Amino acid sequence: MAEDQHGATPTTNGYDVVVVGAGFAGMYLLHRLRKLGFSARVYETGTGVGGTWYWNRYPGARCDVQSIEYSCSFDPELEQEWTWSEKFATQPEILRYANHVADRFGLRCDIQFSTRVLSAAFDEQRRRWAIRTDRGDEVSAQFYVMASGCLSSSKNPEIPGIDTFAGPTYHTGHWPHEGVDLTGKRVAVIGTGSSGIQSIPIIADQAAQLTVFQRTPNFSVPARNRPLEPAEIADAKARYPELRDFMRHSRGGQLRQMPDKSAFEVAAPQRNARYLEGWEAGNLGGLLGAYNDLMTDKAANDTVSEFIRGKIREIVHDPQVAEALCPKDHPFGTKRPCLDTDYYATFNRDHVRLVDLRSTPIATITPSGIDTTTESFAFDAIVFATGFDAMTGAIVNVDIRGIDGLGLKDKWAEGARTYLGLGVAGFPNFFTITGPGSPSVLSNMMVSIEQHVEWITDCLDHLRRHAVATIAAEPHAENDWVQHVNEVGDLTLYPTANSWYMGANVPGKPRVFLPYVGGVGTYRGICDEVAASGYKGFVLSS
Ligand code: FAD
Ligand code: N01
Repeated sequence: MAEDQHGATPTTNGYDVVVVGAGFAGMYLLHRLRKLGFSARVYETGTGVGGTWYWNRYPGARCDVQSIEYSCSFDPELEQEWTWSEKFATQPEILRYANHVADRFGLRCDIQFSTRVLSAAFDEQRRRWAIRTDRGDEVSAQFYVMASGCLSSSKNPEIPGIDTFAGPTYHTGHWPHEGVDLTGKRVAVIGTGSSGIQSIPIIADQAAQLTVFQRTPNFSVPARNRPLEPAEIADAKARYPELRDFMRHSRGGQLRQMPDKSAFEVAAPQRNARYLEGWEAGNLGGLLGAYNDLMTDKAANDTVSEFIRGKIREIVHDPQVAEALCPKDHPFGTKRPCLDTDYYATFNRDHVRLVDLRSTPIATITPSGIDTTTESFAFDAIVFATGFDAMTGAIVNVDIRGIDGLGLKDKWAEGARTYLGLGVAGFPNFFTITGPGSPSVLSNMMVSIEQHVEWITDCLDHLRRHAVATIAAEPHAENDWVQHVNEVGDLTLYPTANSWYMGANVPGKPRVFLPYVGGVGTYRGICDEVAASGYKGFVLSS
């Protein structure tokens, strides 16, 4: 696999656009910008493209939106020439795909790898951004775009003694490229979100002893992954335009019909039969999309949550372990649910143990292992599956300064504020891709990335054609949008959970519901209307 080592020679040039990040968002943005004749430079910390799929190489990493849906739609030839092998592609396959996209469109020459952007400041006199990197680059650009990822700023747990452990520690979001052999080892995994739930069954296959430290049990549904049949690949390839069109105007950016019934419109036996179908379906939509009030009515949600708890109790032999694995502190779906292969059954294996941190919290990490309030454990390796500073982390890690030197981090001290998740008042010619206030992580991200890239590049083209030098979100438009995002969020059960959607996993992060829950189709309509009206809510200055 191609890995690039650009970045040795610092650049001092000016560009039309500087982009941070070479995941799928940064790559597609670069492709569109070049097609429109803009000069662009992408900076990427990693040594290769792929973003999420470059960093998250832990055992079992794969997508949980079906591969055929979780792929680029912008080029019909790319769609036809790439063939996915499994219903849910593995991380190595998705990374190969990302590299194929980079090669096919000749993107690498405009991406500077091994380079972290440190700061970006808007120069009001010149009406340009001044960008600095950790390799000594000092470049200027008319436009500055953060395509830096919603789940790219990984987070170690705040546990005393974390640096004292004598053996190796690994974070799922920064997994070593050469792989890790845990064969015969005593391994601890801390965290039971999607990364933990995907990796735990595979680590259990290797380890001599596996101890899983769980703070909050999560809902998980069997993935029922399998190779794709030639006939279904042929069908998708024949119908891609129609399928993509459906996804773009859907709620979650996937090939999922929206339910038209409430959970209480049917009797309990019929409802449970529907949930069983959803459980068997091998996707999250089967249960999340069973009834139209599961995410808005706690009583309705209780019916599906209890169905899943029943399944956990059926699978896990030890009733005490089963009970500890049953999520009871949040409604199904309000923390990102997981798709797994044999996750719950892994706890039936003799060498796998669950430690419930709600009853015996971790006191400290020690040189030899982990001490809880009641027991000392010895380990050869510790895996942190402890997640990310989601949606805002990678953005505020860069010192971004707008009008009057205002820092974005300071502006967002009480919670992220954007207009449409695309622009920020006080920060002219600055855009975020899948930023807070957009459907983003609540959707098939490929669909949301493409929508943002196309909206931003159409906007830049419009500005150029009308000789506009700056575009800036208006404070009142930003206020109205933030209010709308909160109002729509408050109609749902999402704010009731301590999730990363709410910033709750990062101590001190303001508790704000970050994504827009209105749905990708509705949101696309709003963004299109804003563009058609001559960018209502933005000030355009020549
Ligand atoms: P990323 O892929 O995160 O790329 C951002 C890049 O920016 C990174 O490479 C990072 O190194 C770089 N960067 C950040 N800051 C800087 C800086 N200051 N300087 C230079 N470079 C910087 N979504 C789905 O829709 N379906 C799925 O099935 C799915 N599965 C996932 C599985 C995992 C394990 C994870 C972690 C996420 C998953 N996601 C999924 C979400 C996933 O993040 C998106 O689908 C998508 O890959 C994001 O692409 P991106 O280009 O926006 O960001
Ligand atoms: O991270 P998470 P993730 N002590 O934040 C626990 C996407 N993704 O990397 O819930 C003990 O979900 C924490 O506990 P709690 C997907 O969008 C997709 O797993 O905070 N435990 C939690 O259990 C996903 O949602 C796939 O109480 C601590 C876990 O660590 C997102 O990325 C695969 C702790 C973190 O879970 C993030 O997933 C992987 C502490 N101090 C990721 N701190 C697919 O399948 C944290 N935890 C597509």
